[in-house]
Amino acid sequence: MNRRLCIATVVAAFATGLAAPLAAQPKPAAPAAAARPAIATKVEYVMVEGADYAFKTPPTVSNGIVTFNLVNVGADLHSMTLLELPATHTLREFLDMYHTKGIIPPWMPTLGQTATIAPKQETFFTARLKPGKYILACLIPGKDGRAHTEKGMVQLITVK
Ligand SMILES: [Cu+2]
Repeated sequence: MNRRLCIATVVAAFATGLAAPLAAQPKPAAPAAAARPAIATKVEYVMVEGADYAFKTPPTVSNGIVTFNLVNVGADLHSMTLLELPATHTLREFLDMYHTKGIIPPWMPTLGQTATIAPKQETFFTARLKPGKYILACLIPGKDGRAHTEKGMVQLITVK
């Protein structure tokens, strides 16, 4: 009886001894995974209606990967350019420079733009957005020489 108990104890000690070095060994993928930044896998869907001449979209969007779905509900051609508005600048400053000089201000990063789409068409644009202010703008020049932004096709959004 006593001897049996003793054998069981030895077996348990041996198993524990074996398990400990295995558990202590680093997993090959662990160091690389720990060095990478956290990756968001959730994608926020944002519907953007492009009318003649305004964007209709939620004013606030969550930070991370965002897919904008531009749907042309107007009768003219439209597109959507996504611009970052630095905290030190305003929408008015962007519009003034774009309408007087025809350029996007150098202090304003452009994140990209959709294709130009005809009425009843849709297009998509995806970007990873950090919290801040952004501007959606249709940079298409109108047939009458006035930019679509001059007619009101510009929208400020907040990414939280
Ligand atoms: Cu437009």
